[in-house]
Amino acid sequence: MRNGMFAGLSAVALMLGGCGQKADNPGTAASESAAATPENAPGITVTDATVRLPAVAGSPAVAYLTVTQGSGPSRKIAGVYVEGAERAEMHETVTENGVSSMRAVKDIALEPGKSTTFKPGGLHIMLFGVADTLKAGSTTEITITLDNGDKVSAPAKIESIGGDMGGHDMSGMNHDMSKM
Ligand SMILES: [Cu+2]
Repeated sequence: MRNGMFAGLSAVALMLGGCGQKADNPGTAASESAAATPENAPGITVTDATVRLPAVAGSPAVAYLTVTQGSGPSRKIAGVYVEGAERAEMHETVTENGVSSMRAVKDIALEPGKSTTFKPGGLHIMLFGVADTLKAGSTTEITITLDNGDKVSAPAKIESIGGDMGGHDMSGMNHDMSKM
C-alpha cells in the first residue's frame, strides 16, 4: 500500500483520466452497440434504472440501476449501453483515507439470488456524449451486456440533476467527489 498522500494524488489522476470530457475515446469495452433488439437474458432483471442529466449541457450524465440475478451460474456485467449516449462506463466510488474518488471498472460480478445496486456514492454508470434528445421527464433504454454475451434491457427514467440535492455534478474539470 502506498501512503495516503500518494494514494490521493493517484486517485485524482485516475479520476481525471476516467471522467474527463474527452470527446472520443474509442475502444472502451463498456460501450456497446444495441442495434438489434436484444433478447433479455433469462433470470437477470434490471430495475430502478434512472439517468440523471448533468447540470451543464455537454458534461457527462450518470445512470443508476439495480441488477438482480435469479439463479444459474454467476454472471458478470461486462458492458452497458444507454440509448442516446455515445459511451457508457461503469465506475465505482471509493473512499480511501477520507478522500473519495472514482475509477472505471471493467466488469462487475453478479451473485445468484442477489441484487447489485448502482447508486450515488457507489457503483454508477458514467455517460459521455449525451444527446440533447434525452429530456428530463421522459425515458430512454438501458442495456447491460453480460460476460456470456447475453443482454438485458430496461426503460430508464430521465431526471434532471436539480431534482436531487445529492446530485452528481460532473461539470467541467471541477469534479466534486463529495457529492457522489
Ligand atoms: Cu464516475
